[in-house]
Amino acid sequence: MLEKLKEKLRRVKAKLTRKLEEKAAAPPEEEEEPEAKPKRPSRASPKLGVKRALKKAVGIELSPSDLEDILWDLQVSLLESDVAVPVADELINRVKNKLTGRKLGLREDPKKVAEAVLEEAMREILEAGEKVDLLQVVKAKNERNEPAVLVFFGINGTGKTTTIAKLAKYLQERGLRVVLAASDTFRAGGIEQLEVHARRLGVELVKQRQGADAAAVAYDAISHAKARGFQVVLVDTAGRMQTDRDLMDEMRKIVRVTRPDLRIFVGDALTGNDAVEQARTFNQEVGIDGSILCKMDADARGGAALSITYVTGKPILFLGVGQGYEDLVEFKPELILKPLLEEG
Ligand SMILES: Nc1nc2c(ncn2[C@@H]2O[C@H](COP(=O)(O)OP(=O)(O)OP(=O)(O)O)[C@@H](O)[C@H]2O)c(=O)[nH]1
Ligand SMILES: [Mg+2]
Repeated sequence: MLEKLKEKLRRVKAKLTRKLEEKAAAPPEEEEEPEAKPKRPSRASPKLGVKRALKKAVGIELSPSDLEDILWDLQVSLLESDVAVPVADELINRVKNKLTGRKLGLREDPKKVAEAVLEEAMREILEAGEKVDLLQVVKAKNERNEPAVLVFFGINGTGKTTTIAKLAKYLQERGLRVVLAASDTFRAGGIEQLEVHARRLGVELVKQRQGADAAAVAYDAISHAKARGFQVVLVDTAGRMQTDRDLMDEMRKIVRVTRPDLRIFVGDALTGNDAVEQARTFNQEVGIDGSILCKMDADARGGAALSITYVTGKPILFLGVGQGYEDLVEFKPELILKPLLEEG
């Protein structure tokens, strides 16, 4: 996948370079209409940033070829912001459709128009699908005298266990009693890691030994919650590559046995192209009701949020913005759109 991205970038850059060379070789048409076509800036710096790419587009007529130039610049900057290739392609198509044939009024600032169009296209993707209100889901289940069951999954090291601890605190602060299920029985230290969080937060944890059946641990935790009147069960699971058949089968079993109210995909904001493949496979095999994107603090532009939402059609619920228990923020499109539209 990385190779494909590199190949695509190579092609994009080759095409841009070719265009620049063609422009340099062409007769200086600007002389007739010096204001109509600003010079293309140098590409010495590969990081364009969406805003800078848009700035380059200002003041030019949106003829098909100029539009193509804008779109290439935008595509490169989207890829640099970790937006996966198919999602960047989709965004570019949407921007193209919205801008094609668009007549700019005299008072309209082309930069603002292009910026607004890109933002609109991104927002369409981020807001697609029905809304999921985690607290409402919990409340609805509790009204039926049952605990809400939330299962978390994703590839290795994305932030599942840390997120569960953060969410336990978030739910506790809202007066809800939480049980953690240590269903990462696969990785050495997986159970202990969750146990440390449970102790620090003062929440209950249901566990078995390492190697135990993960679905059985989750089932026990749900039974425990029902018996003791707990309101939420958070099920931690082992990290697994979406290509690992056995562990994906195990994940399906956990979901079959626990019948979760929310199946939450936990992604890493620094994932680029692979976000699409991860989200697609987990969605097909397990089903995703919503996602949480961690490590947004780690120099991430948040392109992965677009990729995951585009593939699943389900919302991002929270962003992880650090390693502390407080570092969890409710998702709003602006939180992603701002860094994505920032200059590189
Ligand atoms: N900067 C930053 N680090 C995070 C965030 N969330 C998790 N981490 C860190 O990422 C590392 C992995 O987090 P875990 O919660 O263990 O990830 P996991 O998905 O449970 O990992 P596995 O169970 O091994 O698959 C830890 O060092 C966390 O502190 C976040 O939002 N920001
Ligand atoms: Mg974990």
